[in-house]
Amino acid sequence: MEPEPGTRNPELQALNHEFNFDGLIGPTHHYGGLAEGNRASTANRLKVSHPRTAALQGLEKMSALSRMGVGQAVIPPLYRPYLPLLRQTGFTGSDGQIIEKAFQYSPALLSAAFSASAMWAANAATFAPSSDAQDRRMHVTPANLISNLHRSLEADETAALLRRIFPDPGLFQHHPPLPRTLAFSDEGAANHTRLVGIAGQRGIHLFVYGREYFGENQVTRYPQRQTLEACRAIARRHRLPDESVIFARQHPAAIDAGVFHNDVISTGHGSLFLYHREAFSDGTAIINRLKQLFEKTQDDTLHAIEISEFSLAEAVQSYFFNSQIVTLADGRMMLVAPLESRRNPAVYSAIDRLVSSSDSPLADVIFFDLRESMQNGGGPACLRNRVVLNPEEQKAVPSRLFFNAELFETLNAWVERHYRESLSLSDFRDPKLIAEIQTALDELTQLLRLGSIYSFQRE
Ligand code: SUG
Repeated sequence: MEPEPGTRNPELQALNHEFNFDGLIGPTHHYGGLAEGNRASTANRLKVSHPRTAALQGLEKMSALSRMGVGQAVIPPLYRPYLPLLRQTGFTGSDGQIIEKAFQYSPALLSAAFSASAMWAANAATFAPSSDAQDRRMHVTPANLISNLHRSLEADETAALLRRIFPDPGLFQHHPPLPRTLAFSDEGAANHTRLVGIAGQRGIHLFVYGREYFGENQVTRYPQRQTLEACRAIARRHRLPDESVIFARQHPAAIDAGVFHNDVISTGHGSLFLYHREAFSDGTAIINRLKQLFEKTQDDTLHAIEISEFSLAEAVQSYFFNSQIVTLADGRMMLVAPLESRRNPAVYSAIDRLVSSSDSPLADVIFFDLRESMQNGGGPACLRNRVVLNPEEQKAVPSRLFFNAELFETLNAWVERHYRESLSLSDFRDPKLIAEIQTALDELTQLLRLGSIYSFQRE
């Protein structure tokens, strides 16, 4: 018999554990310059990329976190190229012919079809842990990502993949992506932060949006990707009680400085929330409300720390706020930061203050070289989505996806065997490339024991 939602053992909630599910960087990683308002993406347009280095950099982060005792799992890449995009938009002929024609007439469209953008798992979906939902089930909404063509292609395949990773319908409630229209433009967990006290009960959910579809908006130069309507719809679907939800608007100045997702300007975990002075419109009210709500519901104090030592431009250039905050096995908190943050003196001194001050629970910092992903605007936090699981839910996830030293070795060797050292747009015309990718991904599904998850495996 299927368990009735809401009747499962409440003691399990106390054993909640946060896992970082990182996107494994796919073999077509390249720089298409596809994301307007994302400074790194447009600045590096058509630069030569290094897929092998990119994937190894991502694996190194996963391995280091797992060695530190942080819950870590891996999400396989989506299969690219997505050739239906080229066929749907009028290119005809064999696969090789449509790729060649797209290269001649619409290189950006070809780049979109080959984009490895699913690597940024923070945008894959928004999750609510079962401890927080009124029906005591975990909820997940895959992001529709309609703000960018190449990213909108991810939603359906991501939804199917998430069903494969979280398969038990008694435990996991999968919602379809929100309606694919401007009103419900959704970019996933990059605009969502869960804060929770030491007792680890029902968390507080901060949803951040750039635009109100049914409301007034200030004009910005760059796109406002997330709507308030999308945030509200997710909170409703995920059965989050009103008293544990806050909606905050991104500061328009932040969007125009290149803050295309909120995880580029604030970050939180547990009882720690770090935010830039100009992260939110009406920031003081938001922070006060967050503190009040936290104190009321968590039996704990929120450490909400404003960062004002450096400008919005430096926040975007250093990607400091795209650091992950993790709790180590011994209970200390650690900042997992991009190398770019160490190189900026003002940012580095802010980090130094955070790890040495008694006001901040951060005990240490570790820097990672994620340059290949960073050049597309994807730092440490972009590459992962956090999923809070109790032991019963954990058991329902295919065990092979959880990281350990052996899996690290296996995936490293797999990347070394199959990935190209470098790629530029004209390499997509190479007829050998698609076969190479299919061989690699077919082998990956065997290594991860996932069965046939890719369209080419079912043809
Ligand atoms: O959506 N870049 C991604 C980066 C996503 C970062 N994620 C978070 N902040 N959580 C984006 O802008 C660039 C692809 C290209 O230009 O080839 C891109 O899609």
